[in-house]
Amino acid sequence: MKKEIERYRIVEERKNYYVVDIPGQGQVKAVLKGAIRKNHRRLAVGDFVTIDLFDKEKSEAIIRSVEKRTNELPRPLVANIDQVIFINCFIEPELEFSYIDRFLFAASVNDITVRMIFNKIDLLTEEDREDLEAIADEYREIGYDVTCTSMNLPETVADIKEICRGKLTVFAGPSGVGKSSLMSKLFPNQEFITNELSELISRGKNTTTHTTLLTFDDGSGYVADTPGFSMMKMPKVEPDQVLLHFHEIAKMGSQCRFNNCMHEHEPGCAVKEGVENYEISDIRYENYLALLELMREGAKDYKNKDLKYL
Ligand SMILES: Nc1nc2c(ncn2[C@@H]2O[C@H](COP(=O)(O)OP(=O)(O)OP(=O)(O)O)[C@@H](O)[C@H]2O)c(=O)[nH]1
Ligand SMILES: [Mg+2]
Ligand SMILES: [Zn+2]
Repeated sequence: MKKEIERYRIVEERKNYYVVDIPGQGQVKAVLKGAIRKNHRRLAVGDFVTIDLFDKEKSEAIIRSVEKRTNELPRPLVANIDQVIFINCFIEPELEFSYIDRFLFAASVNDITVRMIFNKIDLLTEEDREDLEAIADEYREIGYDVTCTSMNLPETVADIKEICRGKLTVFAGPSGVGKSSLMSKLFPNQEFITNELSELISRGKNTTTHTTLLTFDDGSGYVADTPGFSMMKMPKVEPDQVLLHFHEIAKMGSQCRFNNCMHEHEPGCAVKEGVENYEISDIRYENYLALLELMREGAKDYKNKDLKYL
């Protein structure tokens, strides 16, 4: 007996079929057939589909329709993302502000919500902790939610579970910050490959190109791990639009003398004044200027391999 059912998420791509999650009931193998197969390019984890369950016993289904994506990240391909948890460390690996601000910029351009995590706080001295808190507060003031975590703290697991509830979340960030380690705490029954930092460096860039969505036992959300330095493609943006993606600069910029102020050398610039008064972080401002320059230089720099994917 055929039974039409609601929209569900694809959680895994296999060679000949997709795995579709039916919350509370388990997972089914689903295939694309006929016209719909011709009309659709590769589906991705995160895609919403409707299915016909044609063999309930064997958990097999045919995909009837695919919903238009609200967004996607290219590498590994994940669709309909609710949020990215962007993970960094104060040390091991060392914080890199230019990377952080480029990532936040790219996410903003792609209209993807980012929450930040600073992991490995167990490695920090009291002084380091204070420095990190000050940095966390700066990003909070800009409007980002920031949590400081350690895989060794029980409250970290509870905090991240709460953040992930009911959403499709992607873990992203540099290699070695502990993405897979945190995943293994969230999903203790799954296996994850984690690596010592020295191995990561000697091994070079991780080349994994696909990912699986993991589900919590109570069906309250999906999480994808990704390999370091891979998620966000550097977008092309008109130079005069760059400031829109540095939210605190855009906000303060409304008080500049000229309403088309780019906050470089213009007189009466409220942003430059803000930097001098420590109301705007000088590091963020420098990173804004660097991105502005990059967008001006345009296509030439997209050939730069390091910048292609963050
Ligand atoms: N002290 C400490 N070490 C951690 C923590 N989280 C992860 N690590 C260690 O950091 C190393 C790298 O962790 P991974 O989980 O492999 O890092 P990753 O972000 O998944 O790295 P890629 O997969 O290469 O992108 C491992 O040796 C972990 O044991 C933490 O909170 N504290
Ligand atoms: Mg990993
Ligand atoms: Zn200005």
